[in-house]
Amino acid sequence: MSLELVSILDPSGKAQRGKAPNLPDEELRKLYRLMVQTRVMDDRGLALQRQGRIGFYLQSTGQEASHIGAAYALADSDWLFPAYRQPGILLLRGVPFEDIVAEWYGKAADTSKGRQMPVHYSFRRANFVSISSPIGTQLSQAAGAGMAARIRGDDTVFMTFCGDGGTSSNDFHCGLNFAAVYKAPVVFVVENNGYAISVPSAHQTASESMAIKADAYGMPGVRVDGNDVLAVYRVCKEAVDRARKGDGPTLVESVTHRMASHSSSDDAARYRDAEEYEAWKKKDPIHRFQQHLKHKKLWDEAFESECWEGAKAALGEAIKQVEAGPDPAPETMFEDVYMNPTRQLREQKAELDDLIAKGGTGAEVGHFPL
Ligand SMILES: Cc1ncc(C[n+]2csc(CCOP(=O)(O)OP(=O)(O)O)c2C)c(N)n1
Repeated sequence: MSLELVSILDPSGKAQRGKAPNLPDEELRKLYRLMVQTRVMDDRGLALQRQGRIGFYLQSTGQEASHIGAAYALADSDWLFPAYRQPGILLLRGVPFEDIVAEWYGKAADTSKGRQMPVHYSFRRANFVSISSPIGTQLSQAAGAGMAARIRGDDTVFMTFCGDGGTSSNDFHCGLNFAAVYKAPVVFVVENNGYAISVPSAHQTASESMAIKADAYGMPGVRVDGNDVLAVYRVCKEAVDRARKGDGPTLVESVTHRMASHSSSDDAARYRDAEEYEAWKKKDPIHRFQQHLKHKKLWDEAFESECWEGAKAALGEAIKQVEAGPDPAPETMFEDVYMNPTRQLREQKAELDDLIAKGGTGAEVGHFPL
């Protein structure tokens, strides 16, 4: 196994000779546009939370190349079992801003009907499995789905993500062990972004890297520069091809940095040195890829403005539309789980019906304390 950090783009955005994947110009521009759209969404999402318009937000700033590059290696028919810091994959899979924003607001148009925390997306039509709050559980879900596909004999590949903190979860062991033993077609992507809330990754493990853990499970492990979209794509494409051929899972450690705080409920300035932040800011994955496009003469001001301003305008429009849309009717909270509701649920529903009959909206029952 190789523990060197795989990279293609140097800090100035130049590709090392012979290493860049052979992608058409339009695809390179598409990757850039997706990273910019993701950043725009993140900036606006946090602002909406600060304005009190949504309850919670969680940014992926600095990790755009890491998750978009990884998921770009999949076929549309492949499946994703994400953590909560990969929103760019939704854009890659064609989910419109309106549908993403409806989830932030928990509106009637939200695919989860407002039952999940903001940014805990679930998009069946994008093969994007509902984000699990308990850390790491998606890893064993992906292993199980991969084992099922192998038994069925289809060639679907499953990609799942966790953070450096996620490698300390029980499900990391369970997921990697089962996937390796049963040669499940799974790509495990660990986005090592330096922190698990306030715990630095150096305190997370005594291993010399996250990728080296693959060796013990009997699968290949690769470390890649997570701020280099082309390198992440290339490494993940090899892993996806391996999985599809029936050669089993791969562990990819994508080395990146969480530029924002953990979430809108956190303040990273309380535990992260300013110098560390500044050093990573210079490695911004969007800036680096922009430099690459400039070297390849694929970038100009008009394209730049189309990416940023186009995304801001489309997102602004989506927010307007979503804010004007209806909330889920309160009684919908009792739907979709039991065919025959339990006695307790019937009693709670009667209580809610009573409140609504008296002119309440259901909100009196209380808000989830975020
Ligand atoms: C089982 C479990 N324990 C604790 C938490 C609280 N928690 C939420 S996010 C988080 C940190 C996760 O860090 P990491 O896996 O590195 O991902 P990152 O947030 O850096 O992307 C923790 C401890 C949880 N959601 N689930």
